[in-house]
Amino acid sequence: MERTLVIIKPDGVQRGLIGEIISRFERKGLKIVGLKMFKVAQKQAEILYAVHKKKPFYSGLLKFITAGPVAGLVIEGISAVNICRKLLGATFGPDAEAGTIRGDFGASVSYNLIHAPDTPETAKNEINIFFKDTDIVSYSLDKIKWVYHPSEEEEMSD
Ligand code: IDP
Ligand code: MG
Repeated sequence: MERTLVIIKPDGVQRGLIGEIISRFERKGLKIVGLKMFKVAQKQAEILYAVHKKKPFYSGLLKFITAGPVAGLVIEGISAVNICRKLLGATFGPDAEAGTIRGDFGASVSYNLIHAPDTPETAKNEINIFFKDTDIVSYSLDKIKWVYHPSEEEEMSD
């Protein structure tokens, strides 16, 4: 089953949007298998955003993501990576479609509330930055049988 990482950034925590944001993933039918609050360490931030190292906004981005506590989630589901990115919306608040998290709550291009990786491979690497295997729980969620048709079961056990 595909897993992804979601980080509710310091602005999302400070604006009191943790519950609102988490509920969107729950209501979509995704399964939360990891959940914790922490501060992103400088080193972790550098790894997470290594791809943006040359960008003009890089140092500001590092300051932002390390500025206060975040809420981190590991989320599981068929196509979890893609679904989560869609729930986030476009990167910049002003461009993000209404109905998405960034579209409903974000007005800034940098303070955009939430992070999630855009490929399953990146997702694996990013989960490893913040979660140990023992931080992730394996359990069955009763509602799942009403989220997926039985014909999707094979995909679910991947
Ligand atoms: P993503 O978060 O939607 O994947 P990326 O392009 O990977 O977007 O950028 C990572 C983060 O860097 C964004 O979420 C945002 O916080 C910040 N960022 C991206 N582009 C800009 C910019 O042009 N100005 C300021 N901050 C930016
Ligand atoms: Mg990105």
